[in-house]
Amino acid sequence: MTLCGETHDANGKAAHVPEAQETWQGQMGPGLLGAVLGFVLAVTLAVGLCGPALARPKSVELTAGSPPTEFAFTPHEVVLSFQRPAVLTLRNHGRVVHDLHIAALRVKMSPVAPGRSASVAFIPTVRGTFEFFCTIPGHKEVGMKGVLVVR
Ligand SMILES: [Cu+2]
Repeated sequence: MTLCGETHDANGKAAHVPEAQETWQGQMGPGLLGAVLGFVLAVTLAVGLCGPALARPKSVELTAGSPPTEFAFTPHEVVLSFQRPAVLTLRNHGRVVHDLHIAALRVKMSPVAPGRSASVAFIPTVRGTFEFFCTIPGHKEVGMKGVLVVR
């Protein structure tokens, strides 16, 4: 085993460790120490028992139709983490309807009217680089597309 205590013993510095701990507890006080221990326990439970599904969602906001180009997404590259819940929000700043489709991940947003926004939540379960685009006829062809990276 390679626990810290054994390492200290081997170096002959074990006597310093209890002193440091007592000082630390005295400064913290029992209330704060309890809070810290509770936090550590909660994190341990969340990570150990529930896994990545409990991770805080990553929110990404994209705009469509922002001047000077009606037919583009900003940003045109989005990076998400594998298995971490994601929320994509599309704000339509343009003059016509737009949407957003990630075909490879089967994520499709409803059409968004000018001046409106919509969101879609999903969990990226595949790593890789995927195309997203607007499915309104003609929009993708003139550049309304982007790249989603899941890593
Ligand atoms: Cu469009």
